[in-house]
Amino acid sequence: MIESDQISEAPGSFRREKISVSDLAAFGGAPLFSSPLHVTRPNAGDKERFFGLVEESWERRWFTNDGVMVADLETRLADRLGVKHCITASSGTAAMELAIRALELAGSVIVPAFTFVSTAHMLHWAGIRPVFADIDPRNWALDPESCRKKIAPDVSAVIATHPFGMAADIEALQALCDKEGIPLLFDSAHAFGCTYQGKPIGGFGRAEIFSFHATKAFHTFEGGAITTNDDALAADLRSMRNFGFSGYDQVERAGTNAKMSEIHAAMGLTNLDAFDDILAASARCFQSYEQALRDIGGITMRLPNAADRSNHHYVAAETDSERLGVTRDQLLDLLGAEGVYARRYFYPGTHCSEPYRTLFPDAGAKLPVTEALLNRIIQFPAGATVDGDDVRALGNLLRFIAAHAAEIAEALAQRD
Ligand code: T4K
Repeated sequence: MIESDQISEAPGSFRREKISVSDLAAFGGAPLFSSPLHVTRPNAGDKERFFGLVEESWERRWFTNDGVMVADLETRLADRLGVKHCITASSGTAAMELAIRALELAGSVIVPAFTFVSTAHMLHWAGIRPVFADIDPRNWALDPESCRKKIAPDVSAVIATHPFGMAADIEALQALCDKEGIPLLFDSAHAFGCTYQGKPIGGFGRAEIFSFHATKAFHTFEGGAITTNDDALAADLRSMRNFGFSGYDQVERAGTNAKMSEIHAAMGLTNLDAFDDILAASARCFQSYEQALRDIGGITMRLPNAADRSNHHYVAAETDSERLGVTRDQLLDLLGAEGVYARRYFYPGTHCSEPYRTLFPDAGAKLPVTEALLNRIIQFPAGATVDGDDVRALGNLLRFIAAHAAEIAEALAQRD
């Protein structure tokens, strides 16, 4: 009889247990997954609901520019996040640019290097110097103490990230920014549905910036938003995302086109209706990983702070190549061959990406925690679209790799 953890069939996927090292796909064996497992495969709510909303927009012949669905989405998002204003935008990056320009930031701004490159890019494009501070090993977010050391007369703001939904030390960062009299912003791209001290991420700092890219827990295909309790800032942002218009033919300031369209809002409304189910499915997947990775030496799964609620959209782990017996990058290659497209976000770090690598060649030397993490981190396919059987099969594969690491490392050396 065949045990379910030896061979299992799911729609489009076929899994075969590895008996010997030559069974690994990297050495010519059949891949474990015939349909690839991606990190952050997009969530999608009810298809009928989405097409129903699209049809309504079609009949209205109103596709963008303050459409009713964008307005509805903004109201519902603000309610859900417990914040006064939600201003949607065409992407998280566009939302960040709007916030930077609306607050008239200048000089330099403190940011983590352990984040997506878009924040530094938007600062650089606005003529502002990103200053990279180190992260706290406990939550991988901006370390308030490292931040404090970077304070200088020309620092006009701090922009912290909640990486993989783990809240930054908001209280300490806010205290620092209050003392310096500068705004605190959050890149909350990963943190929709997460909380800090019992309150939803979205209402902290001067403003929080979300990405609603298809790979995020909640998304609108492409899109983003700024959430804030500041009425004047909200009004500025609304005008600036629409060329600076304040009426039909009045332009009050410089602006851009960062508007969200109705079809994007339709996807947002659809996903918002399904979001509690998405959270529950993501939590189930996360729990499966906790079981599957529990006893694998050299792979330590990052668990969220028990006091906060996570959206469980990401499963990130630290690898220890000494204990595991293969390097993180060898592991990525072995998994890729099996159809498991794990990633190493945010490798190599913003400070090691252009133009920052050339502009600030010594930045890494002052970021020891960031550098160490970038060389160890791995993200596994996770979230509501990944089922428990797949996670268990992946766990068995990782256990097999760990148990045969010496032989695998030798075979890799011979192959390369
Ligand atoms: N701040 C942070 C912390 C961020 O992570 C991001 C974006 C931003 C700010 C900026 O927000 P946006 O301006 O993007 O709204 C992806 C996303 O494109 C990017 O949005 C995201 N972060 C970043 C971390 O990841 P890539 O180049 O790695 O994407 P890609 O195409 O390799 O896709 C990632 C995985 O998702 C793959 O395994 C394939 C899978 N996938 C992707 C898409 C788009 C699908 O299965 N279906 C899909 O439709 O950047």
